[in-house]
Amino acid sequence: MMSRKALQAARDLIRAADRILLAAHVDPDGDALGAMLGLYWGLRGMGKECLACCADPVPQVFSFLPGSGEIARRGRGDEGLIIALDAGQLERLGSAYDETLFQGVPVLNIDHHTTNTLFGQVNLVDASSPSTVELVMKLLVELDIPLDARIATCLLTGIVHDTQCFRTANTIPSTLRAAAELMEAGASLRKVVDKALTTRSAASLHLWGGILDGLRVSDGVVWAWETLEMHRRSGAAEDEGRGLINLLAGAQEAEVAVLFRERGEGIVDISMRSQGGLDVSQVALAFGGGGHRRAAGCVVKGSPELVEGQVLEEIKERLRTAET
Ligand SMILES: [Mn+2]
Repeated sequence: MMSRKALQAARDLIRAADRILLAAHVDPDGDALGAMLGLYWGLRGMGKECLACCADPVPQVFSFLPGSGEIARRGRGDEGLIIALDAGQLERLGSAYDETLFQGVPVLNIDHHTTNTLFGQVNLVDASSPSTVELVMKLLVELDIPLDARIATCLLTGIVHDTQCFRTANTIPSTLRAAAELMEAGASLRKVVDKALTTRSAASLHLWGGILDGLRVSDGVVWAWETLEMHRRSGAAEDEGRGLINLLAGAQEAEVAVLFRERGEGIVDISMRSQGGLDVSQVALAFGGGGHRRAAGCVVKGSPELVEGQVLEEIKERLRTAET
């Protein structure tokens, strides 16, 4: 749980700063972008000078978010406060955060990953929260910032994305209440679900077909590969495999689902989902990544065969140990 004291400390940090840098994690998702932009509009309404930034470009599906066209790649260096959003470690901000440039500048850490390292001067971290935007909503209340349609659209996108539209196991009654409040403030649930979850290009459906065609199952693990060759053949953009891991997780045979994404130069991006009792954030942690109990990820360098073998062995070993 997030303490009242942490909320007040966050409020004081924000009140004291004139220029604020908001930063979302690399390879941003709907929660990171929604939390960052929702807070961005809120703080701007308060009269703060804000810069929103992310080391990676905004995926096309999130370009409907108000402010998505104003996101810089890194901070300027003259900001008096940095707010990290949805990032379990400071390193997750990538090149958006330059350690030398921001030496001595306080960091406010707003996040909900179980593996969060509490790297901020103030940490608004609550692993029981289904999304980071729900923590941002509490902060907005603390700051007396009223919701408007723009803020609400950003925040609702975070909830819809991280709960897969209220379907994940960590969805709680207060999530639905928060969503209702955001709809009352002018956000369209239908539009957000359409844009952030449902709509895809034909090329992306081709890509998904290719990935699903290679699906493998063994010992409670369902896994598949998203290769550079599949992207070339389908014409799908780099981020259009997004969301497919949730489909894999729905396989009846899957206690754990894994999607291996080939990123070039021997780098493999791994997403995991757990449908049973296994805490995949611990598997991710073993490979230098992090996440939540039921959804986690890591980036591993090595040949596809080697990486696949190591990750599957780690998962199967943990599944075996959990059984005995
Ligand atoms: Mn999140």
